[in-house]
Amino acid sequence: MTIPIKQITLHKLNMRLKNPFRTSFGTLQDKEFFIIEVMDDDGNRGFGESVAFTSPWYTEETVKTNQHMIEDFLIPILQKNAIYHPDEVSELFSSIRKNNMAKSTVEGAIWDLYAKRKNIPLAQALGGTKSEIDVGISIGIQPTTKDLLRTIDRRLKEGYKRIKLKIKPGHDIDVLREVRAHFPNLPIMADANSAYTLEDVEHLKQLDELDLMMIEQPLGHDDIVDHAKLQAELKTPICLDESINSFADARKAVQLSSCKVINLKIGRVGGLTEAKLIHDYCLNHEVAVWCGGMLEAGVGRAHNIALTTLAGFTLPGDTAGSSNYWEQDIIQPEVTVENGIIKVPHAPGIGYEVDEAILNKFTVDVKTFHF
Ligand code: OSB
Ligand code: MG
Repeated sequence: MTIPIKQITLHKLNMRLKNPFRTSFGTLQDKEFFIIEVMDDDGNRGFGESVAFTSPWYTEETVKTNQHMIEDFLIPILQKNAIYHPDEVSELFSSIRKNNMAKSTVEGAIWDLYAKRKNIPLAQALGGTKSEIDVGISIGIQPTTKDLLRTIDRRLKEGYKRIKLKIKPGHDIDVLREVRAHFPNLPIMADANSAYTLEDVEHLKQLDELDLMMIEQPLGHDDIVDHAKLQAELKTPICLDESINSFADARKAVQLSSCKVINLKIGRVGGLTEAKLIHDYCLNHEVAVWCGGMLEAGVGRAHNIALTTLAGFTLPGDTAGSSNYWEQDIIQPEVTVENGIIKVPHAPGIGYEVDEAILNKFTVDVKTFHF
């Protein structure tokens, strides 16, 4: 049976993060994004969240390019084609090059709608098996090392058991040494967001003394060749984030030994169907995967939780609780973390209700497309 789409509504939201999030590529605080709502003939509603930022610092997409792609290309494709299963959406969208975050927003809403029509949790629709998932927390660059140590301490008291720290040239080995000295047994990872080059090999080799779980995306955002050279020199496992935008990228990176771990983000790879393919490949090739984050509001967070229930997600992801990011999240209940664990919801679809009043409070624009 087809999924009878009746209308798609694009809600543009503006939400302020509780704290600015600083990385090697810049600082984020005000988050503009879309909640896309796909409604069927019976009034069931599926939700997706766009994860591009206002500036193209992380990948090339932005809030505006997402809107352009969704309105002018992706919705018209759906208006012209019947869909029987959400796995068909990425195939339909393959006539459009890249723009993975735009595609993923729409595809994610269709996955949620599909699961709700079947009356099953999205996790189950994806083939997930876990009833709880382990998560860690990503901590942005802090003004001083003292602030960082205090922040880590607070997060550990909240129950997180693995932390990720952002590093960049001039803010790396010394800071990590101090953190390691204070927390000798803590699972720590470091994320460089592409801030280094192969000229830094000798410098980066010092990471090997710090017993890190991994170093995330040290080199170019689009590189897998130099990463293979670096991995051959480093004992610390390399995890790729920005460089992996598709199943083909993942396969090539694994074949080249460019990394030992992949940070899988649904938006970056173009949706849940592509994420599942990468997951399956990594599981078969003994490459560890974990679910990354894009400072999402509740809808995106719920999608990450559902994906993380797949068996190959063996390392804790970056899906921290709603209250780490927002004064008030747009879902009910909010995502909560206890002892570093999220209990996977049982309700159909994403398993959390979008709170209309809160959604409207943060909405700056709405557009509806009829089918
Ligand atoms: O590189 O994983 C990243 C946030 C924004 C952009 C890129 C990244 C991040 C994070 C935080 O590390 C993840 C999160 O808490 O959602
Ligand atoms: Mg990263």
